[in-house]
Amino acid sequence: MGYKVGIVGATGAVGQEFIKLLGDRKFPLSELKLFASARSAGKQVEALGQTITIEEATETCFEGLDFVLFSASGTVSKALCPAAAKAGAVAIDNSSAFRMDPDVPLVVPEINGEAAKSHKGIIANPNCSTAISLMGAYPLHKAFGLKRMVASTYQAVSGTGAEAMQELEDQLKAWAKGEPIEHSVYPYQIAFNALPHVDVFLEDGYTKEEMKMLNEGRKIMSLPDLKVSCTCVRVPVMRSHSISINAEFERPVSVEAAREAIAAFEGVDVVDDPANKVYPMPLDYAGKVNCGVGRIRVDSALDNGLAFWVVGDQLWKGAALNAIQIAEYLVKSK
Ligand code: A2P
Ligand code: 11C
Repeated sequence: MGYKVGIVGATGAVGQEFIKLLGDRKFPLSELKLFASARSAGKQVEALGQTITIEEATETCFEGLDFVLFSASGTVSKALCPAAAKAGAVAIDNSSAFRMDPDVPLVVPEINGEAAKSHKGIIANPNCSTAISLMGAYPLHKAFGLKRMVASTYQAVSGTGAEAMQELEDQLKAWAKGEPIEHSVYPYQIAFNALPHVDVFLEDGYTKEEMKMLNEGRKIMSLPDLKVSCTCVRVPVMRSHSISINAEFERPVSVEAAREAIAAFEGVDVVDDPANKVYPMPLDYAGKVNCGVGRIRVDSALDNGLAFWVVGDQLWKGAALNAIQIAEYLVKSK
């Protein structure tokens, strides 16, 4: 059986990966519809061997679709996910609009896939840094019982979107030519820099992005009392996020048992042989399905603590891949 799938934000950085991954993973498609803003409506694009005309996403465009994958900003999701659900589709939303809604499951299939089954038409895809971090933290939670964690992110520009990826490339080219370096997407130059600022600042000094690690982490892992402190940093990396995590557990830990727990978990690789300079890096994880965990060591500042480093493709496990895995999970459980 084939499914009719729509993509809202099809011209964007994540939208393009949706198209690629539906093809690569041989998702059982019977029809693909591509939606974007009025600016793109009418443009013809080649997708999965067909020429498809991009349509403007509107409240009435979802009739007959089985799944609609959204990645076109929280405002667009807020306005249109309910319309997709009302039309009978399952809306899988990449934005933060519905993640904390108690009626909307927030899903990483390897961790809480079951939750997807209780959807009422909308399923939320987690924040990218959170999803990638949990691919390392959750197997360790299963092994030792997670109590608290401190996370510092090194986030790729793909998280901001296609314009930011272009801005980094333009700045590097301008630097190589000795031309002035301009910026418009970020408040400062991103090439050769690190910005301790992802998403907007809140009154307590954290950013919204930093709070997602706490709030979404609690919901996905069903750990309502988990303590998390997070610092999010944008770095001049194109498309993989890396996260340094220090985590404290209920039970005694060992590096060997931690490696075993991660190796046994689906969707994540142990890449951890420091003596031979083996650790996961963002360049190696661009375009990879699995996330990688390395630098696993007993934390010297915590009781029952581990320090580790997780890397994953922001556009894939952090966005498009996880959303498609949710659709695949639902298809399999039908
Ligand atoms: P468009 O190309 O027509 O502007 P990114 O995250 O890479 O910046 O991409 C954002 C995606 O969201 C693009 O596909 C963009 O389409 C789409 N988009 C932006 N505004 C709207 C809107 N009002 N309705 C539907 N899609 C939108
Ligand atoms: C970033 N994580 O890298 C963001 C992008 O809540 O999913 C996605 C924001 C979100 O900028």
